[in-house]
Amino acid sequence: MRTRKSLLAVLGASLLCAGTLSTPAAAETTPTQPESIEVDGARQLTDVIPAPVETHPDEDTDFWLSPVTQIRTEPGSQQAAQVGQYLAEQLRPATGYPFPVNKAENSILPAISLELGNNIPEIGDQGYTYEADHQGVVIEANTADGLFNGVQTLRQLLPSAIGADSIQSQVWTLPGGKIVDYPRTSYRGAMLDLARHFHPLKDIKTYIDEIAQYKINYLHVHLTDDQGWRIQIDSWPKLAPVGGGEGTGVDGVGGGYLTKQEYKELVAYAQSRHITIVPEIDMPGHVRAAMSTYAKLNCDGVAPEPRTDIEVGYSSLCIDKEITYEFVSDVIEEVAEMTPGPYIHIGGDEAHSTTAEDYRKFMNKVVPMVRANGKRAMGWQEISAVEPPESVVPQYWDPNGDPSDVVDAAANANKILMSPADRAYVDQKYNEDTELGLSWAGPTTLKESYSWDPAETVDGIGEDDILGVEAELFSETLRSMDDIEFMAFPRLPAIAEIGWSPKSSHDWDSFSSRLADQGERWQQQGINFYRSPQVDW
Ligand code: TNX
Repeated sequence: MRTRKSLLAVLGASLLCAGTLSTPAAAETTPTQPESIEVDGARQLTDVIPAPVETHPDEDTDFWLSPVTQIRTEPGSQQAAQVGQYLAEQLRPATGYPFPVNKAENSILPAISLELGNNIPEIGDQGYTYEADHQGVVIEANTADGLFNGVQTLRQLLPSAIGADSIQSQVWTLPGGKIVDYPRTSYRGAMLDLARHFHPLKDIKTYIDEIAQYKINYLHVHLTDDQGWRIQIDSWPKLAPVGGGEGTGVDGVGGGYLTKQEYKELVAYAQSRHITIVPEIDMPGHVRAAMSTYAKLNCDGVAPEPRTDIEVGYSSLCIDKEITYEFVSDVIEEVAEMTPGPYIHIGGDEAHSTTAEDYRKFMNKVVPMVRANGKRAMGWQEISAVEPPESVVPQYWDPNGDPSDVVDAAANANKILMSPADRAYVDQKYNEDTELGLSWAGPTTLKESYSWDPAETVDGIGEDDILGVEAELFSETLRSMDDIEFMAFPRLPAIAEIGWSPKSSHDWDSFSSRLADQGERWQQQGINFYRSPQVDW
């Protein structure tokens, strides 16, 4: 953060250059009433999480938002225009400025421009450049994803009051200079468990908005487990209303499921935030909700009682029954049909009630079903035991398990998703006294969530083997949005930085001081977060 010297004078000059300035809001920003204006909220180019790759500050070329600032986007690109509209929606409430998007007649006014198509190889398909001077800000990218990432950086470069939902009296400085930024890994995910406690669509959308700020680009939804089945499947119509009915949350609290219509709405909302949904149907274990709903899925044809405790490893699909594969095929087909993203996660973890031989038999039938529906399978690390084809992504999670099968998968060219439970499981308690959360892999402090490297976690799994990182939020103890936020913030931004920023920029002192600034933003945005004593908030 820094204070400005002659900012008001420069601001006045920049407004004058712009031409037409007699709106009441413009009058508020003239030097006649400086005491009512917050002038010292300006940020530096480096005040961003995840840390950008390159920053070249120039304090003499700051840009100030004003009532006449325009948003312009790449002509002919509807996707760029959508990012422009999104940006305008983010900036309007706190500034009170109109931010018209693509008003041709205003082409001489200062602007934030979102440009595509200049083909900058260095930044790839998710990176962007940011350049500010007195006339405006230009964000350039090769894709709309890149523009969206640049917009998240721009939001963080504004004073934290930009997150308020009512007009704030404030000078809205965007720091001058240039940023060149692109991710270390292409997949930066968050996983939300809807099975242990169901979280309704509105909360999932809120979470999407929150994680998008940190350039998370995949949301993995854990849709099924022993306790509940949370997605409508037409060919097995009782699965969701019965297997996901009232009382199917842990300890019998809550319940619910996403209808297909809601799932489609979720996918579309995530897309509007440049996030891809990865649906998980966990099998052949973690299936009690399905088995207690349909007796015919059980080897003995008898439906067991539903269970809402948090034991794991006691359920298994019946590997030798033909109906099992009709069931799995129907479910995968329907889930694939409503999922535009490339992945379907098929679980495969903790199948302690399935023999190794049966597990192999099962996965060797199911992985090709995913492929036949045009998708790639993801699976928890146990799936590596079946030597899956290269298209399958094993997800490393268990620091207590033997990683040799995952190492072999990496050697066989499978890309690995990294979520070591003692670092990236943001459902673990922060310390022994944290009321929420589990502790089998923790407790996990913020600093521990930040202090790891995905290419150094497992011997034999290096930089080139990694697809990316994911922050996991299993919800055995999490019932509300407040609970979700309290566990994810501030640890999720730590995982996001590990996945995005170059290894060379990894620095706890820098991260924790940048995080303090994020804390102000979370307050403005109404995000419930844990005030870790490791940060000087
Ligand atoms: C293990 S992590 C699980 C989940 C539980 C989690 C927390 C993983 C792949 N499986 O079923 O929710 O521990 O208890």
